[in-house]
Amino acid sequence: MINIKEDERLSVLNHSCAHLLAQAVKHLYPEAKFWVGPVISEGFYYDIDLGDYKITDEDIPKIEHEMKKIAKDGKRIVRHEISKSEALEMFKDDPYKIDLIERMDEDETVISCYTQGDFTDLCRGPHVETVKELKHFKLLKFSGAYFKGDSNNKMLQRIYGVCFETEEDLNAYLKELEEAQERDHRKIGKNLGIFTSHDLVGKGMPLWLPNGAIIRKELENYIYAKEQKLGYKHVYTPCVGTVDLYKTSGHWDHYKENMFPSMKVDEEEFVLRPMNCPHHMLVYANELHSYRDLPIRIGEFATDFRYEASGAVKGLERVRCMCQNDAHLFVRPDQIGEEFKKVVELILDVYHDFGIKNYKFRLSLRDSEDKEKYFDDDKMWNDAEAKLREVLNDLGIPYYEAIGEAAFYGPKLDVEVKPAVGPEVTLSTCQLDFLLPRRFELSYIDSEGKSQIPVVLHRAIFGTFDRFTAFILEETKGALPLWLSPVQVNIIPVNNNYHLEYCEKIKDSLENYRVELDKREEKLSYKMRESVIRKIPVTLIIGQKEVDDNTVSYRMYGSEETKTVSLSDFQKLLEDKIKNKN
Ligand code: TSB
Ligand code: ZN
Repeated sequence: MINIKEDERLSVLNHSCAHLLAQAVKHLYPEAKFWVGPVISEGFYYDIDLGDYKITDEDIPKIEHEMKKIAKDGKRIVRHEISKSEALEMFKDDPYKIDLIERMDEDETVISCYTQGDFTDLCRGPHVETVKELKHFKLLKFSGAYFKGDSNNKMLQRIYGVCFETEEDLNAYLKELEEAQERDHRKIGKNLGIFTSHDLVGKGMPLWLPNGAIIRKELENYIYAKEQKLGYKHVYTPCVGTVDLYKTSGHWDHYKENMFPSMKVDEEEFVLRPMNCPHHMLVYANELHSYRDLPIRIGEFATDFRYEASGAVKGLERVRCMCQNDAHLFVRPDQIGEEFKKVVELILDVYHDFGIKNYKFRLSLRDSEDKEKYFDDDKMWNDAEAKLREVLNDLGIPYYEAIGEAAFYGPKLDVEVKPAVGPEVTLSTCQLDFLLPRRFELSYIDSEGKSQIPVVLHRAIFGTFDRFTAFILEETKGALPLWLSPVQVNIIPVNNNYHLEYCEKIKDSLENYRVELDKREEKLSYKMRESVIRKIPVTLIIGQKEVDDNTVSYRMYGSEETKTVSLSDFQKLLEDKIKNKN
C-alpha cells in the first residue's frame, strides 16, 4: 500500500486537506479549537477540541460535504510570514496554537501561516495553490486522542482522512484499505473466536478464547520441540520481581517508563516484570560454570507486562500483557558468532515452516563516534559487530544496517514485518549484551582456572506468542494450515437420518485430530458455507455413496473440488499434511 508520507506530492496534498478539514469543522462547530494536523503514512489527521461534544458517525458526511463546498468555492491558499508576537496576538483565543508558538525559538523571527478564505492556520507548509485541488478525499475514521498523547491531558477528537489527485487513485486506495481491513487480525480474531477483551480486565489485556488457546498451544509445542533439539533448557520463573532486582539489572533506571508501577507486599516491593532477563541471570548464577559448559541456553514461555500507551495497544499485536518465546544464551566471547548463527538459522527455519516471506532483517549497530550512548569497550563492540556481519554475509541473507540504533549494551538483529494495518513491527529479535552479566556478576571458569564474564544473547523467535499469532492470522487471512487450525476437520452428513452413524464412526477413527461433526438440522449447502466461513481446512461431505463404499468425500478450504478416498487414505493425507506443515 502506498505510503502517503513518503510521496512528496501526496504529502503536500494531504497536509492541505488537513487544513480543509479544520476549516470545515470550524464552519460547522465555531467553538472548535485545533491542535495539530500532520500527514501520516495513511493520509492525514487533525486533533480537535470540540469542548464536550463528541464526533459521531453522522457528523462525518456533514463535514465531508462542507469540505467539498469549500473546495468548490476554490479560494487560493496564501502564505504570510509574521513575527512571534504577531502570531501570539493572532491566535490568542486558541490555547493549543499558543502552546505551539510559545515553544518556538525566540529567534525564530518569522512564523508562517496559511490563509484560505475565512480560515488561517499556523503552518510551515508547503501547500497546494488553491483548495480547488482538494477534490478527491475521504474521511476515514475518528477516535479520541489525548492532547500531546498524555493520558493526564484532555481527550481531543482525532479525525482521519486521505486525499488523492484523482478519483481513480482514491478509489483504488480505498479498495486496498478495505482489503487490508479484511485481513486485520482484530477482525479475523473476532470472527473466528480467537481472542477478545473486556474493559473489566483492562486495555491491552487480551483474553485468549478456546480457539486461540489451541493455536497458542500448537505454537508452544512446535517451538519447544525445536529448542529441545538445539539444547535449550526451559524454566518457569515468576512474572514479578522485586524493585531491587530491576535496579540490579538497570531496568529501573532505563526502562521504568515502560513498566507498571510497583506494589508493596509486607517489606518487599514488587513490579510486574517487563522482561525475563534478570530472572534468567539468576538461574545461571545458581550454579558454577566451566568454559566447557557454555553455551548455556535458558528458555521460557514467559509472561511480561509493559506499559504501552493506550493509543498504541492493538489487538494481539501490541499488548500490555504478553508471553515471550524467550531465551537467554550464555556464551564465551569466542562463541558469539557461532551461537548467533544458530539463532538466525532457527529464525529462517521457522519462517520457512510458516511460509513467511515478507520480512526485513535489520542489524542495529553502535555509532562509534558516540562514546556516551554505548557501553565502553571498543574491542568487544568491534569484534562482535564484525562477527554478526560475517554470519549474515555467510548465510547470504539480505539485511540493512541501522547505525546508532544498537542498545547501550550491545548490537542486535531484528526482523521487521508489516501488519495489514499500521506501521512495521518487530517479530524476532536477537540482542547481544555485554553488560547484564557484569551487573549480575556472572562468571565461568576458563581453561586456566581464571574467572571470566560470559556474554548474553537475548533472543525471541516468535517475539511474543501474541504478536506472532496476530501476524500469522493476517498472513493467512485466518485460513490457518491444518496443524494450527482450531478445528481441522468438519464432518457434514448429507442426511442426519441415514448417514449420521457412519459419520460418528469416521469421527471416532480421527481421534488424534480436532474434528467436529455438524449434526444440526440445517440444509447441507448452509452447513458447507459455514464451514468455509469458519475457514476449516477440511470439510467432509458424507452421503449414501460414502456409506456404501466405506469412503469419505472431502473438500479442502479454498478449493471447489470434491475428492473421494478410502478412510485410511484420508487419514494418511491428514498425517502427511500435518507432518509437512502444509
Ligand atoms: C528477547 N529481553 C529481550 C528478550 O530476551 C526482550 O524483551 N526483547 S524485546 O523487548 O525486543 O521484546 C521481545 C519481543 O517481544 C519483540 O521482538 C516483539 O516481537 C515482542 N513485543 C514487544 N513488545 C510487545 C507488545 N507490547 N506486544 C506484543 N509483543 C511485543
Ligand atoms: Zn532478555
